[in-house]
Parts: sequence; structure tokens; C-alpha cells
Amino acid sequence: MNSVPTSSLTPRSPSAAPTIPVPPARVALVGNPNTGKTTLFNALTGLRQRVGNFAGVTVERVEGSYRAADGRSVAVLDLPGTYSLATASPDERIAHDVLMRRSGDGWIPDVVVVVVDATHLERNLFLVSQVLELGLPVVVALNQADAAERSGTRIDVPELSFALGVPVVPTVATRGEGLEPLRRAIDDAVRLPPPGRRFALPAAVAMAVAPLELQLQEHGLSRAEAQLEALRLLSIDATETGAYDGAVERARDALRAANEEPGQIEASLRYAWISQIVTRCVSSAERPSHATSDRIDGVVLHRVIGPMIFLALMALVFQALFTWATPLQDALEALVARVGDVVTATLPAGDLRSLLVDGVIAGVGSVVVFLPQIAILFTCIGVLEDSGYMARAALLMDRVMRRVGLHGRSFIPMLSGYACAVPAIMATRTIGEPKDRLATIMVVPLMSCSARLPVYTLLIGAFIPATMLFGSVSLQSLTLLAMYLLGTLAALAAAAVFKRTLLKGPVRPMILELPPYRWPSPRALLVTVAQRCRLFLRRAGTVILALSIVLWALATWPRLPVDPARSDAAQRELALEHSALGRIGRAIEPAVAPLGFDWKIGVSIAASFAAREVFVSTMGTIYGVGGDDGDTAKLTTVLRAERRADGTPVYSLPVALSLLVFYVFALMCMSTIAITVREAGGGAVGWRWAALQFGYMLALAWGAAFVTYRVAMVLSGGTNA
Ligand SMILES: Nc1nc2c(ncn2[C@@H]2O[C@H](COP(=O)(O)OP(=O)(O)OP(=O)(O)O)[C@@H](O)[C@H]2O)c(=O)[nH]1
Ligand SMILES: [Mg+2]
Repeated sequence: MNSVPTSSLTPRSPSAAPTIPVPPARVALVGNPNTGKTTLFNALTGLRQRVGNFAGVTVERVEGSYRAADGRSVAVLDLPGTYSLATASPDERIAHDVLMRRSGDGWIPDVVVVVVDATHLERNLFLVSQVLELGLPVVVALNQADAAERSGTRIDVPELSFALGVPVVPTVATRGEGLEPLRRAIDDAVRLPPPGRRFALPAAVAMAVAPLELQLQEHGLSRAEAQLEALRLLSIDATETGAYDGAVERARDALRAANEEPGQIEASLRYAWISQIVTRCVSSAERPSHATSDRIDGVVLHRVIGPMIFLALMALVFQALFTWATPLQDALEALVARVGDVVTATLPAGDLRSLLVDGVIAGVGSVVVFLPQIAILFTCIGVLEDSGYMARAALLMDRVMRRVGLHGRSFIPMLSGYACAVPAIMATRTIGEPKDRLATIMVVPLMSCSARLPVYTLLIGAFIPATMLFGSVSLQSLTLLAMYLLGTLAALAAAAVFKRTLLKGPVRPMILELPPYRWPSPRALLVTVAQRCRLFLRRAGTVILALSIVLWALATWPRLPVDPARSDAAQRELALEHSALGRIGRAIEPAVAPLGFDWKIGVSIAASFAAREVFVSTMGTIYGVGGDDGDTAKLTTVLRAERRADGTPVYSLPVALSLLVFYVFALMCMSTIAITVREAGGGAVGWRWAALQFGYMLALAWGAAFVTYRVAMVLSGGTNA
């Protein structure tokens, strides 16, 4: 490893002859986190990538394209945010690799657009000063020009452009302003002389690093690249300087002899240059908006009031999930029942009718009715994210997280886990420390994702009384909140265990930037929610539809000959038990009986290892096949009426609670397993982590459900153990 020069710059061919500039075909968007790169990318390309008001929304490279004025297609790459070219968490590395021409697929930008947040020009110029030295054509997009203006900051654009030596274009990405000038500047940039370092090194520093720069050039780097790389090597970890070890050490010694601190040299040179520019180009009046934001933070981040606000907001969300969603859900249920009735009335009795009514409509329909909950959940998450509250919640949790052994940065992926574990696990790429990242990946699926919502709502709706406490809080929404809290606490506890055993490591201080408070944009919100709803319906129309048909078939064959001596109901029940599904169920039953579950629940759980919602659709199919023909009753009603042979209800409160707890903990999602394999290192290593994750969560689910069932039985004085 160490025999290869660990340079971050790939040597260019030494004989690159000067050529007539061709119009740019590839443009990369880079910049600090949360500056609006993705918003700009969406505006340029018409795509709909996820944006959000906190750092680290984009963790992958995404390519799109736009048509230039002459009709040529220009490829645009949206990249994760990065503060500098030296630090590297996995998401930042993706941006660095493209800028340093090291990306695996050889994607080299013709023009680099640095997206700069005009309200934080000083901090953003650090990355700009580094990118200027890469030797690639650069355009600076001075984004959030509207916010800068509102806060009273005036930026002299021509002066800034002159100081940087590259075109500067003010933009307001959210409103699509400045796109045309930006496209023109991109086209023109290839014809301008290449940018470079804009400040001179002090003589002592220049002398100290000159030998290192020479050695880098001998390894094939251009002069500009060698200069950039030399400064970078001075400040990074001694273990990473690789083949230049000796030269780096000599340069550091020479600097120390000249009374300079080698680790600080790059930052102090760049910031000195930046502060000159800021003095020249920026004039700021009073900033009233900062004062407001600080006042809000004073309350929201308060030691005592802060967590109370957090809990109250969460409680509000769960109340919304029940009270607002119920009328819509009832309407959808009525619609599904109506469709079932129409099909029943039109088709003659037989396998086709049973397949459509008991398989497809009962299965898919029972899941689709939860669409309102999904829409409300994602609206709430969207508002929390876009207003800037999400990052505050993470900061609020920092103290708790630290005790666990992680830091607040891990809390953002965990919060995203409330939506779906897959993007949440991807979001751990913002965590630089590999052990912290792995620990976070391992616990993210404990956060209750939106796929659990149908299961929770079905069971809570059916078995928790809709009593109102204190006149306004429903017991049902409190139960739902309790499920989410249980998952969150378990995730924290599991993280603590991982950080003390397999993934032992120090807690590093967190740098988490607080985004400004903003009114969430209704349009952006609508786009996200619509996208999520479409995804939910697509799952219902594909995975769940397919599984419903398979389960219907398993529940129908082999057939039991009709015995006229039996009642209709008894015949149906026996036929179900005689079917392949019934036999599978009987085989599973011993494993789930200690949790209070019968074979039907057991089969539904087994089927839902593909995806959690399948639990609901399987219940729909089982009770559809086993239920009365030609009558599509609400699943909740059917569940409540279900009796054991001895006449006791199958779904007692202890059973319902035990089942809820099981779903809080169990990892039942193929996509999560696949993403864990990939993000935990891929190959055998990835599989090992994924297996461990699946195993510990299953053990936890079984154990917790067992305890819940026993305790609830004792408390409720029940007997049917
Ligand atoms: N006022 C204002 N807000 C903007 C503008 N551009 C983007 N935003 C907001 O800034 C926030 C961040 O936008 P993103 O596009 O996700 O930023 P990003 O640079 O891609 O962020 P990361 O992917 O996390 O690096 C969102 O809340 C946007 O609505 C702008 O021109 N003006
Ligand atoms: Mg982004």
C-alpha cells in the first residue's frame, strides 16, 4: 500500500497539447452542505431529487442533464456537500473523487460549479479557494441571493468575480432565478484562462514547502496540483502521507523552524485571503433575522423546555395520524368494500371470484387503505425537516447520544429512519468515523419506519379503546407514540451495546451546523409527499399484489372435499387448515405460541419477512378465504370477532400488545438487508453485519413479545396461555 504514492491527484499525461476549447459537456455541482446544490440541480435538469433544510441530504452522486442554448446536451452531476477537500467522510469522498479525477468511472467535469451560500460567504469561500487550485474551469453560483438580501447583506458581484478570477452568478435556486446567466457562464468558462491560487505564500513557507512540491511534480502532478496537494499534506494525519513521508516531515520541520504551525498553515493562509475579499466585497447592515432565529433557538434548545417541545411535537404528529387520517381511511375502506361487493355480485362463485375478492382485493385493499396515514406522516416529516427543526432535534439529542457513545450527527439518519430505513442507512455516509457509522447502521432499523404504520394502526385501531385522556389525547395515539418511543429507546440502547463491545471507539466532538429557520415550501412538500405516496402504492401494486396471489393460492389448495354434515363456517375453517398455508402455519405455530399467537398470525408474520405491510395483506387474505363468501367486512371487525375453539377471543389485549411489540423490534424488510450488506462494506463482511443485525433484532422481538404477553396476561388476569 505504502509503496504507491498516496496522492489525491492522478497524474495527467505530460504531453497534453493545448487545444481549441470545446463547449462543456459535463458539469459538476459542488459546495458546502445545505447551500442549495440539489435545488439548483433540480431547477437545471427538471429532476426531483430530495432536498431538505439540513446538512447531508444528498449522499450519492446523481446525474441529470439540460439542453444548452445551442441544443447540445450538458450532463450535470449533483454531489454531496463538503466543507473542504481535505476531510473525508464517505459522502464527502464521493465529491472529492470527482473533483480530483479519481472517480471509478472516469467522470471528469469540464466545468465545476461551486454553489455558495450567499448568507455564509466567508465560510463557503474556503472550499472555493481550494477548488480554484484544481486547474479546472470554475463558475461560482452565488445562491440564496434572496436570503442574503433579506438579511441585509450586500455583495459586490463584479468585485467578487474579479477577486476570485472566475465568473460569479447570483442565483435563487428555489425560484429558478439566474439559471440562464448560469448556463451562459458555464459555456463561457472553458474559454477563460484556468483559475489558480490567488494568494502568495510567505517567503519562509514557500521555501519550506518547495522541495515537497517538487517531489509531487516528479510524481507527475502539474505545478498547480502539486501546490494544492503540498498544503493539504501538511495538515493531515501523519499516517496518511504515504510515500511522501520524508518530504512532508522535512517540510514540517522547516516550518516549525520558521515559527509556523504546519497543521494550521493552510487554514490560516486561506482565511487571511478570504477575510480580505469579504472586507472588499461584502457590506452587511443589521441582521434582524439572526436575532429572531437565536430567540427561537433559545426556547427550542433549552435544557428543559427543548425536550418537552420535542415530545409535544411528536405527540401532535401521532394524534394527527389517528384523528385526521381516520375519516379518509374510513372512506377508502368503504370504497374497497364496495369494489369487493361489485366483483362478488358480477362474477359467478368460483376460483376466479375468490382470487379477485379474497386474494387481490382483500390483500392489496387492506394495505392501500393506509394511504392517508402515509401521506400525513410524510407531510409531518417534511415540515420538520424543511423548517430547520430537524437539525435542532439532533442537537437536542446530542447529550443523550453522547452517553450512548455516538454523537448527534447519528441522530439525523436515525430520525430519517421514521420514514424508511433504506435512505436512513444511506444517510449514515455523513458520519466520518467508521465505527460510529456501523453502529448507527446496525440500530437504524429499530426506528419505526412507515411500513410498520399499517400494522400498528390496524392492531391499535382494533384493540386499543379510543378513550380520550385529559379530554384531548386519545389512548390510541398515545399507544402509537409508545411504540415509536420503544423503538427509539431500543435503538439507543443497542447503539450503547455496540459502542461498548464490537465497535468500541472514542466519542468525537460533533460539528453540526444549524440551518436557518424557513417556512417550508408547500410546493416542495407536495412533491415529496406525492412521491412517497406513489412509492407506497407501487409497492402495494407489485410486491404485495404478488404475495397476496401466492398466499391466496396457498390458502386455497389442496382442497378439502366438502362434507355436507359440516356447517359452512366449519367447512371453511377446516379447508383453510387443510390447505398448504394451514400446514405451514401448523409447522410455525410452536415457535410463536409462547407469544400468544395462533397459526394464522404465525403465517402472516412469516410472510411479512418480505415486507412488513404484507402482515396486513396476509391477514386480509387469510380471513378473506376463511371468511364468509360475498361479504367484505372491515378487517378490524373480523379480527375482533375471531374466536378460538374454546370460545375465547384470539385477539385479546395481551396478544395485540405482544404482536405490536414484535413488530417494533423485528427486522422484516428485504431492502434493508440488501442496503446494510452494501453500506456495511459489501461482500462477506457486509453479509456478516446484515446477519448479525437481522439476528439480534429477531431475538429482541421474540423476547420482548414473550415478556409483554406474559406480563399483560398476569395484569389482565387472563388464563389462555
Ligand atoms: N431562500 C432560499 N433557500 C434556498 C435556495 N436554494 C435552496 N434553498 C433551501 O436550502 C435548503 C437546502 O437545499 P438543498 O438543495 O437540499 O441543499 P444541498 O446543497 O443539496 O444540501 P446537501 O445535499 O445536504 O449538501 C432547502 O431548504 C432549500 O429549500 C435559495 O436560493 N434561496
Ligand atoms: Mg443535496
